[in-house]
Amino acid sequence: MTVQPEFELYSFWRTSATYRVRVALNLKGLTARERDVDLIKGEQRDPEFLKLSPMGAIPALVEPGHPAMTQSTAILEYLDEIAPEPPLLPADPRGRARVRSIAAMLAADTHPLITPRVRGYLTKEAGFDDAAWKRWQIQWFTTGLQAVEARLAAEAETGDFCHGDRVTLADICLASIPAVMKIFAIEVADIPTIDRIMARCEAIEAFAAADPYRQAGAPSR
Ligand SMILES: N[C@@H](CCC(=O)N[C@@H](CS)C(=O)NCC(=O)O)C(=O)O
Repeated sequence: MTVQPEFELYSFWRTSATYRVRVALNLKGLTARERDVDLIKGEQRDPEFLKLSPMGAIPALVEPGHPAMTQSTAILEYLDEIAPEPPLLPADPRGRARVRSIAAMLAADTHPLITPRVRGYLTKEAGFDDAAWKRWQIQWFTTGLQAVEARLAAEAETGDFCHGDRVTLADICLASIPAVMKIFAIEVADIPTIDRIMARCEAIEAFAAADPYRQAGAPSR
């Protein structure tokens, strides 16, 4: 790829899924003009935005002349194909399946349970108060991270990162969970392999620059 497409990224400072895209863009040396969708104000439900992303979810990556691309993992794989260096997937089919599997445990089975639309339903329709919502968040963050920890600790393919000694899509999806847990002041104990890998990721500027608190619109800590 010689000239990168003119990307617009519909985003919000504190979102886990957009964090993943920011990390991938940073790793690839790509840029995107960010357009704020304020999830606290509910702008994801605006009719104009729903035309771009009918799920009412960010990120959405827009290139001139094409429909918006949604789903962070699909966007990550797209970026990896148009800008192959550094690769976000291993070269072998079994390795790629393992990385995608770990990524899905986090991006598909963990993160969606704690999104604003789920919170909205549970608090408006299912009688959840703030304490019940907090217990829900802790339950699903803990379930997801402990399951990933069990795999990472047991499987020989784990290295400095989730798969070997290079950053992959699995590390990006993994880092996207603690990145938002700190916003909700939630911690999960007894995940030493994840803690070790997260320390490696945080030392990489592409990850550090994607931190929610370094984004436009973020409150100061
Ligand atoms: N599976 C989607 C999840 C997208 C998603 O749920 N994004 C959240 C922010 S992290 C969102 O926009 N939520 C809006 C809502 O739940 O109302 C992805 O990975 O892109």
